[in-house]
Amino acid sequence: MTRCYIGLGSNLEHPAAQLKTALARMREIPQTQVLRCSGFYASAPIGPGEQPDYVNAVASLDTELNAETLLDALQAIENLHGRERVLRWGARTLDLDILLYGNETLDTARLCVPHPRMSERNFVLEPLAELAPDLTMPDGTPLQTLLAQCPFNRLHRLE
Ligand code: PH2
Ligand code: MG
Ligand code: MG
Repeated sequence: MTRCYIGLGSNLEHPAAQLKTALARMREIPQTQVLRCSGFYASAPIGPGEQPDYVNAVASLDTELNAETLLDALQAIENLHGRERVLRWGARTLDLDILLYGNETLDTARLCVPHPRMSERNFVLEPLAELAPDLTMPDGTPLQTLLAQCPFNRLHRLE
């Protein structure tokens, strides 16, 4: 059983509703228990051009699936939400990122874990800290150290 943290994000087509439906679908992933979800946070978009604000959250889960099989399941959910992969960091209906997979460090063609940019993103670190304030990264860095160094990016908790 591996404890994982998943980042959820959306900035198109009723973002909060996208996240709620995505969570319901994540509860259907085999050999996996969704444990908790953070509050929902509104955050300024990081990415090209004019984009709507995002809604972001983090969920914790325990899984027997290996990381790539979990990724398959999450990408299948993204596809159910009409996710189109057109532009890097472009607007999206749903993004589900594996932030942490246990204490593992993975670097394959499909998957980099910990998520490579999570340390600079308060829309990931704040909701993650809600679920696991005492967490340490696989390289030993405390989450609280990353949070203290993270740029502020117009984040506020919605619910
Ligand atoms: N995701 C991105 C790019 N930019 N900006 C915010 N505020 N929230 C996100 O989830 C996000 C982003 C790529 O996945
Ligand atoms: Mg992402
Ligand atoms: Mg993604």
